[in-house]
Amino acid sequence: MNQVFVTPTDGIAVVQIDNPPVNALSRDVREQLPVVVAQLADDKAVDAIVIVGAGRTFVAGADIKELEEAAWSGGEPPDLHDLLRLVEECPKPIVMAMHGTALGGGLELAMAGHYRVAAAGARMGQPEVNLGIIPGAEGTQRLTRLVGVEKAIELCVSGKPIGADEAKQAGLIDQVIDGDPTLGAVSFAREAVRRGAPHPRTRDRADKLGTAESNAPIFARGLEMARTTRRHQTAPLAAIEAIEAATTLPFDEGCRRERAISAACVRSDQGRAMVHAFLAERNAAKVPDLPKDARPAELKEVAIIGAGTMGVGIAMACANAGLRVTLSDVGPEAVDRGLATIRRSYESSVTRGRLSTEAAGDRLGRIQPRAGFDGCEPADLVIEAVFENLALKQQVFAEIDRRARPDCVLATNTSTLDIDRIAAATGRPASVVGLHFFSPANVMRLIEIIRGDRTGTGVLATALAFAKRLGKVGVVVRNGPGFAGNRMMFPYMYEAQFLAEEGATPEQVDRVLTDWGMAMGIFAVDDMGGLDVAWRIRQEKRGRTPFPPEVERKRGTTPFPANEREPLVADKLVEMGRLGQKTGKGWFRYGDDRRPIPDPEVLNLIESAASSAGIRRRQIGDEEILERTIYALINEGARVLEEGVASRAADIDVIYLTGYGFPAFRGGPMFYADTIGLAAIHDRIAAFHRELGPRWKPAPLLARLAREGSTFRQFDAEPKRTAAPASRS
Ligand code: T1G
Repeated sequence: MNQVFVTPTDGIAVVQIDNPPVNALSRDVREQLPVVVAQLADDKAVDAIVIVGAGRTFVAGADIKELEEAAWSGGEPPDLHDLLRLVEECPKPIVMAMHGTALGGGLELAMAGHYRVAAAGARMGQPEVNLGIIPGAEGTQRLTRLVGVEKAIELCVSGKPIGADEAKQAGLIDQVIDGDPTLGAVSFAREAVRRGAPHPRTRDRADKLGTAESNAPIFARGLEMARTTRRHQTAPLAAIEAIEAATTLPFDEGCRRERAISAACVRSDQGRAMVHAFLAERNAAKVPDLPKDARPAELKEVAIIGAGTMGVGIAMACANAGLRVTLSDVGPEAVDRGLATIRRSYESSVTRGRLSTEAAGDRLGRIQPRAGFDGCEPADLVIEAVFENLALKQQVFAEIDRRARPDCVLATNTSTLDIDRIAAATGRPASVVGLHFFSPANVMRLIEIIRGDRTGTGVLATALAFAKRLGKVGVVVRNGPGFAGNRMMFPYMYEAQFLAEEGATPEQVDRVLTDWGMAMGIFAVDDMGGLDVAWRIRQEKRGRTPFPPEVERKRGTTPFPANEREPLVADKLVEMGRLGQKTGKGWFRYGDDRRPIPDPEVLNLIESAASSAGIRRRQIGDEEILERTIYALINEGARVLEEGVASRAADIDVIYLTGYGFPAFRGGPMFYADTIGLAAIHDRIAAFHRELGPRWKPAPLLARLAREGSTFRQFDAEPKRTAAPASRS
């Protein structure tokens, strides 16, 4: 398929790269572009060449899907060297005209051009570190020559794109174009032709390469920045190594050095994990059995019922995305308290320069207070965010059902309760969906979209589009208590508590997990969420007659087979009023800086509870802690998969990467399991099963895949028996 088009404009040839959705430098483009440039170089009617991207953006990089192929096949990543050489050596001036996002290989192509202009709103960067790799198309060599060592390190280690003005200031581009970038580039090219050759080749620049002496402190600072801002990640350090090569080696040798470093990153576990994370996040929106013709409803107005912590965060997320929002609660005081929290939050964003006063004013203005259910009538979407109690939510939904428009989508922000029982309180269960936000809802990227037995396909499509509109990642899972994320969280959290009873300390467990890459240790997470949250779920379960173990397990309503004891200490902490950060004490004590401080009172409580339960405490090693916590997560993940609560292992990875602080460089719990090997994991779990009891019964799916020498990645590629089709509304 042709993806490179030429439009001659009076001596200036405009070359357009057209490879939707983001003009990636895929195989076809890499084959067609050199041919076109070579032809134009020989074409007497052409004085200069302008290269642009079709549609919304310039080239946003090499094709990540091809990178994934190379990562798993052991093949070579795409090689752009010949194309870049052809562009740089072209006897006619080549002007790169950037708009949208010129990223990775896209910016590297642009830097091989003789001149670069960019639309005022364009963003340019080397985000490869977000994929666990480094620029591999001579970017570290040319960028350093154009912007200097410090800026090159900043761009390659942060991975953050910069705007056109900053790029001009840094020397990355020659001109910012206010109007149409193509027209601006054509007149720039005419100017270059008028000035005549030679036209600058980036490879020849050396004025910003510095000296070993002047660069030494810059590299030291860069390494420090990489180690602190990108803990455990190898690519940022590799990028600095390649930039150093730019300052010490001749251009072509530096390029060869970069290429070797880049290829190693592509094939590394971290490269594979982070490319997996990128693609898994995009694929999460493609729900296997959601009909292609399921159309999302247009959303302009959202009504939020409940102005507590979650309601407030959801209101801000909606206002930040340009939606009109009404926020209501039982009484005006509660709404006023919520609005005051929102106002404070926007004010502090303005103070910290993250938001302009105008933007803050606009967003605050979009959130209108309402009493009771008044906001429901005009709303396209109603989101209930009241106290986590089934009876209360059913009551609220019955009222929403009475007040909301027939085509309105009714959503609940419950984090554990049965969506179908909530939907049953309405006359329109097909309009009901779970939108499980994570606290703080205006910050956390994940929305777990809970599909009830009757949730309509249009409603599901609307929920996915809503998540995208909020700039969040929507992952669809089926109803079941705890859904996917929280359901896996319980065995993980309780295993940590068992380890503490047997001899580890909460501090030791959290250190092992954060040293391994988790954003927070599990005891600190429990303290942040509030120990009363898990306590209430335990009470709810104790309050009722337990179902037979296999039903409980199928319904996921208890993490423990009936004859397995529950952790000993958590309830005692709640009874002592130690609810976590919100009471200044939980598993840890907290000062004003909210840093967890080990508390001897808790250690004593654990020791005495363990001795009264007859548990002989022992030294527990870091490796056992890591295995028992992370493998508990993986084992329950396998159950979530085999029961169809999640339809892909990759979806579980996205849930943990964007909602539970799982390290991106490990790719998510299921991806990580594959890197260890399912047979090895299964053997360890089977050993824990023998030593520690029925809670460690290996998930049948894990046992099968281990037996077959297979992986969760292959499981995702297996043809699936689809669950009962959802109703079409
Ligand atoms: N390759 C292939 N597909 C890509 C792609 C890429 N580089 N970037 C995006 N897509 C697909 C994505 O999967 C999705 O597909 C669709 O485009 C829309 O993406 C040699 C080795 C550009 C800012 O890291 O950051 O160059 O799901 O939902 O929110 O040194 O995509 O619709 O089928 O994210 O508007 C470096 C990655 C590559 C940029 C747009 N480049 N992309 O965001 O849309 S490595 C990057 C992004 C490289 C060189 C190295 C964002 C975006 P689908 P989207 P968006």
